[in-house]
Amino acid sequence: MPSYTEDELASQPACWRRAAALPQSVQNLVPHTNEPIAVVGCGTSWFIAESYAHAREEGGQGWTDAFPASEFPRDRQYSRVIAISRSGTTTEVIELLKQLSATPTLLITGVAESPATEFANDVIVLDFADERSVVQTRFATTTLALLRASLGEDIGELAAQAEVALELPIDELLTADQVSFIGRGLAVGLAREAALKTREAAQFWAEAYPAMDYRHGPIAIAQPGRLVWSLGPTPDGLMDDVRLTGATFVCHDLDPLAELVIAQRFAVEAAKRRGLNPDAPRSLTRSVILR
Ligand code: F1P
Repeated sequence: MPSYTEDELASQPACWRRAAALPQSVQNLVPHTNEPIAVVGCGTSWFIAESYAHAREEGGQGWTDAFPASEFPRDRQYSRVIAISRSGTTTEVIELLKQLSATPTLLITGVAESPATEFANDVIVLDFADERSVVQTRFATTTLALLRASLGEDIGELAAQAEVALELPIDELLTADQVSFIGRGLAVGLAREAALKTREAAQFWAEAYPAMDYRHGPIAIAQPGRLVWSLGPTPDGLMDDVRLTGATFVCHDLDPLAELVIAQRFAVEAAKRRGLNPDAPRSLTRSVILR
């Protein structure tokens, strides 16, 4: 029987389409152009924040910072802060929202009336993308699809690419003993998420770097039997530099968000091959609630 994680990751194209089709009143809650904003979250939600921050600035929508909720710089002023939390129970997110009472906030969550909703000015509930699995797949990517839709991106095309990503063969990749994910721009956060997924689901050694920084040290890890996996376009010459190490260079010419879907599949399959249940990741819970 497939795990919850497998079912949920397979439903991503449908979830992304649904997010893009949410009513205008929901889309309007996403900050407008030229507002300086910050986006926060923990774990996966932070990496989604990071990816959106790049996409919003690249899209000319204005200054956008991303922070783990625990590291928000208290003295900075933003027009608005977006908090991302699937569970709406993560302690650092709730504490930050409480402290930001003078700043307009938007919470994007999977759970209506979760504790964090009490402390946010506006709330977008993506309950159709909520998950039974501890490791996040579709809530995170659906949040990013919604946010990228607000930048005018064609989510139908992204969803079509995700459908391709769900079918591509990955067997040959699964013999590797280590993977480094790399990317540029909005793919930096997604590379970090791909590596987190692989560590969370499979206890597999995975790292992530901005692609141009990869030659500045991390390439020393590359060797035969290891992967360097590019999400999105690769800087000139980097593929050749990686191949010289004997490592396998991986890329599929897809949008980085669709490429993340392949990495999620890799993480789940790697877990199964190690005899692990991807629905029961070691030492993890659905959210971190500090007491
Ligand atoms: C955030 C999160 C997850 C992570 C782990 C603990 O949860 O850090 O990304 O995989 O299970 O919780 P949330 O605030 O988005 O609910």
